Amino acid sequence: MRCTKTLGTIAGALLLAGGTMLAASPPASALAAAPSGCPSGALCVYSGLNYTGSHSYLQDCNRYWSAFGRDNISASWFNNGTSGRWARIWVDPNFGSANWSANARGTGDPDGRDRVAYNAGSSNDWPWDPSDAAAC
Ligand SMILES: [Ca+2]
Repeated sequence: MRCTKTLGTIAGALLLAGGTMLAASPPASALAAAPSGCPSGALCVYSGLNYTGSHSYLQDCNRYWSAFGRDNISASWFNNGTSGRWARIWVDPNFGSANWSANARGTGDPDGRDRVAYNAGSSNDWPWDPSDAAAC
């Protein structure tokens, strides 16, 4: 009896460990899934919340979002970059002020309303650190 009970406890512990492993199977460093259509290497910016509405897929630094109709149209965004750099959205054209929002590679902001770049983005760059000087 006692031996059976011990085995049962061990089996339960193994199941618990297995369940814990399953719950933790995505590594802590796993990148979030990019929004549908957001290409690898791009900062994807959307007019609507939750990566909806019109979009711009920005591969490089862009000093004037007005050049492609994106000026101040930024409700949500995602950094699907491949370089490991941050995607930084500046409130002013040509990286012209100290106001920006930045996201690490593989992260996004489906609801930018609490970010300074919400419907205010006017240029973007790709710094190694968000506090770096303009990186282009
Ligand atoms: Ca702006």
